[in-house]
Amino acid sequence: MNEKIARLREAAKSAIDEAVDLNKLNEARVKYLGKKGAFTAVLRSMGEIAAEDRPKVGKIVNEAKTEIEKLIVEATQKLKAAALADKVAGETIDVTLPGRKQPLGHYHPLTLTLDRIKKIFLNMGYSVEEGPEIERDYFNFEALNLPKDHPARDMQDSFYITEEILMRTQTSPVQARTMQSHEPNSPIRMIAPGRVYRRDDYDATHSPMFTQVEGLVIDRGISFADLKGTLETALQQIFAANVGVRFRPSFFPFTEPSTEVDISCVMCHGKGCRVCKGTGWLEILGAGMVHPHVLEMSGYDPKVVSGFAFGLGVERIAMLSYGIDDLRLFYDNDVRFLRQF
Ligand code: 2NL
Repeated sequence: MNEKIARLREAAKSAIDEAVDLNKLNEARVKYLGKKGAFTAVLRSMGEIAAEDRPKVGKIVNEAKTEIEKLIVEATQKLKAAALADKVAGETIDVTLPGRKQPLGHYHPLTLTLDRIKKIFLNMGYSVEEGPEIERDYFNFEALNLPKDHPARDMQDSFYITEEILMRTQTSPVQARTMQSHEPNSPIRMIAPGRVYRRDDYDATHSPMFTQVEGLVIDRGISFADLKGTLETALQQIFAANVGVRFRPSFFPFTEPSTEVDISCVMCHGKGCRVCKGTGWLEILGAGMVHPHVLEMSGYDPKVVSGFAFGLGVERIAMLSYGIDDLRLFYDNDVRFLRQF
């Protein structure tokens, strides 16, 4: 009997020694110490031993069990530590590896152009005002001296949502709203940038949506000289300090007198080329003194204050600045084009 126990004890010890993971170790524990294990069987068979030998045998079995239990606890700790060390080694971060590059986006050429224009006017003390692209007929046309039957409405046919609500055809409604939200006759110096919509073709030079910047200055004693000086200064900053600026008489329903403003051709510097169609000049914006009726309709008194206003197309300025010959490139979102700015 003693011999059998000694053999079991050695077998259990080598099973523990050989257990390569916690599963194998548990198998060994079940095999020797479990309810149906080898040592339990020995204790159960004590009846077959002479009564006087039982305490001695029981003592040997219990000593063996205690030792095996202790060895299992030690082996468990060792295996757990080894498993943790493995896990840590597997999760090591190599801080010397190169990082992953985040692709950097950049600004759209229209945004760049608009930002430049905004900055020029902000530097002259103007505020930047915004308004809705879906606008009431009243603010888009009526308040700007374009009553319902006015023929000039034909040139700005729009996308109507209802009879009274439409996609704005210009950013002037923002100016009308700003005037009406001000104390009557209080000074205004503002620009209104944004998208405008007109019924139009879509080709290299036309689009039913484009970006406009309009400006409005109202105060006591504002004259056509202020209009000229302001626009000359702005155009010299947008294009070049030596750019030629020319004013031609024109007509807009919301200004009187009205003017068309040309700059000397940025491609040929006035000699005449394909871009300026041989004239040496490029039409760049429209402007004029705010019509007295427009002032009146928004609560300003034309006997007390006067003002000038202007409107320009951002696409046209961007095309001339960067030498782009097709308007559609701005809206196609082709990265081969956009990457160049
Ligand atoms: C153009 C011409 C222009 C205005 C816009 C304006 C606004 C108010 C009162 C008077 Cl609230 N005028 N805006 C004036 C003259 C010309 O735009 O060719 N735009 C693309």
